[in-house]
Amino acid sequence: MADPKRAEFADLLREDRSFSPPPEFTARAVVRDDRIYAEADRDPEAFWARFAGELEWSRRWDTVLDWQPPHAKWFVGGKINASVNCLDRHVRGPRRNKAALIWEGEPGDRRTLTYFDLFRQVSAFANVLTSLGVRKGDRVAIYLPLIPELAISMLACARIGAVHSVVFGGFSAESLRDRINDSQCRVLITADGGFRRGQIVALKQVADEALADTPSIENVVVVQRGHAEMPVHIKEGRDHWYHRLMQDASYKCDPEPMDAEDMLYILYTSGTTGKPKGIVHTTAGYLVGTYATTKLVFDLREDDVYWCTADIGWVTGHSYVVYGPLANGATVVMYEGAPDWPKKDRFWSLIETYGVTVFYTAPTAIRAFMKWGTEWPKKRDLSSLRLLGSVGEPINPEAWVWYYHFIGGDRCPVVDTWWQTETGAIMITPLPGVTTLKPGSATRPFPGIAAEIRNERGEKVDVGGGLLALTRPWPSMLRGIYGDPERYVRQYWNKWGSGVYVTGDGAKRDADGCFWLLGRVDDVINVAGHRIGTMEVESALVDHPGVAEAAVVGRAHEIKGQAIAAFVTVKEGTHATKDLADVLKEHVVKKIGAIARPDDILFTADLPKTRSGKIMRRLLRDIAEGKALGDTTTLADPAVVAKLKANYEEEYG
Ligand code: 7RM
Repeated sequence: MADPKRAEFADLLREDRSFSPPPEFTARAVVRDDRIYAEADRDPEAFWARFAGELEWSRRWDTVLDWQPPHAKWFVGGKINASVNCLDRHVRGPRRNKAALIWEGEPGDRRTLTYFDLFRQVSAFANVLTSLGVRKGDRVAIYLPLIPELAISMLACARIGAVHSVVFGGFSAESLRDRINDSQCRVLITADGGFRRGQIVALKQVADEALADTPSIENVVVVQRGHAEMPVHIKEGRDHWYHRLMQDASYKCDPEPMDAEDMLYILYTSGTTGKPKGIVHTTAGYLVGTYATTKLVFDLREDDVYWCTADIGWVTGHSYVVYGPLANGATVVMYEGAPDWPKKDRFWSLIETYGVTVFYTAPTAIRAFMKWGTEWPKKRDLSSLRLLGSVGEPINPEAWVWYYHFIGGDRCPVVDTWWQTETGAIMITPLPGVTTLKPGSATRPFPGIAAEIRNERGEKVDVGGGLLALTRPWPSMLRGIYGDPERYVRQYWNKWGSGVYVTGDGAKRDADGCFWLLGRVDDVINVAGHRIGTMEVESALVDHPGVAEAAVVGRAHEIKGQAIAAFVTVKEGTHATKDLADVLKEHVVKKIGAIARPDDILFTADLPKTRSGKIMRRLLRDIAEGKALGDTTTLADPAVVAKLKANYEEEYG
């Protein structure tokens, strides 16, 4: 394993308390005993088919699974529409006037959409898309703030069989452009702007920059937040206001019966190369996976008020703000802005105001709350909460226990859920009514999921550390990388034979069969729960004319989990100044987006390389983390690294 992070794991083990489910929780839980694991293991296909049977199909499937490793087809022969399952199904019954979305904008504006409201808006916008020439299979890019129109746009695409590609609103014009071009989107849906920490994010302006170089885009739909400070240029013939198009759109729109394996969406995620991959998810399996996991992991009841704080621009928002909870007919809270705006109790105030019962957030947020102090949550009534969740990165036991005590009042189970963009749905997680919780461990694979620890040679490790692998197909698994079928095989399935999915994460399994996730073992880093490829940041840096070479690593960071450290050599004639470091940071922001801004930049005359010329990132990581240097014997010139370490300590130590 490239980076076993053993020291961190020793920390995890120091917290040895465990928490069994409160009997009163179990008594009312969706899953009350652990026979479900054995049942799912005996016949995984029957297990998933049980959940598929709870959804609405326009044609039932013939075969649950067709598995030609590494290519899976689920619910073969079935016809189904995701928007029907998120909307029509509920509108026909007692959920018709139930709140589907309770949305709050950062400035404090509010909107509540019932299932019937959402159904009408989605259908109307689906008709709008059709009127703009969008047809089944066409790709539609969505670049919006966290507003209801984001969910409406996704479901409208799903209704007519268009493939959505949501691009997080924090990405730069270039990132947006590359994603649009990679999948040849015909339409872009954006907004005049959004709000973040009181600032206006002028999305349409950024989009305009991208649109200068996106020949496949024929039409742009612009949602109006209607703020005077959001300047909008409307290009006649290409750009249309959302509200104008919606004015006379009919809300009767027959849903497209989609083949189970028709594409539902593409979502770009960072990998080990400089270019993000378009992860492809298909309709039926994804819906079954998100539906089943939302129901069981979040233990949904009819009267829950469910809030997942993720932006919909990430997979967590796709699966656990939109598809999973809406397929379950839940009431979903959406909040546009930052947790510390206008004050550091915004999240707790939202929980109090809307009576949130199930709350799902990320460790990086929890660690920030810890730093801000307990007076903020203590000022608010959090007694409505009954279940807490965590996702995005390993949660350290201290943060887990803080969350459990100060937010959950020692009453709410904490589900630490491990999964990826590629897995589509939660893979390793407690079931809150049955699993004994261990702070820092995501505990066990979800029923029907087969996870193993393997060593480099591919041998199963029962107790101990290694690489996390998934050894059986699952309905919401990715079906490919858009436009690159070969990379799909090579990236995920080629390490030990084609039936085993390689996650890219290191993990340990303890004697009770619990999994402890340790972080990525490849060139992907996790900054505040966001996946960033070190190669992406390196390409952005060397794109600057003054940079000769760059090496980027993640270093441990108290709040963000990891921070970005860049080692840069400049070209002859360029001066390695503090100003240049600032310029380079801005350059990365411009190329990728603010989430990729390097925290440290260290200029150096040389980078440590092996004799074959490979940059030794392991050593750079040790330097950035202030650790003693490991083995340097394979280096071409060991003096380089000693000097670098001294310089780094002088600058950032
Ligand atoms: C859902 C999501 C995936 C990567 C994954 C891990 C890390 C996510 C956990 C976690 C430890 C967790 N999708 N990760 N959840 N690590 N415990 N509960 O985050 O595609 O953006 O990132 O995130 O390294 O491989 S993602």
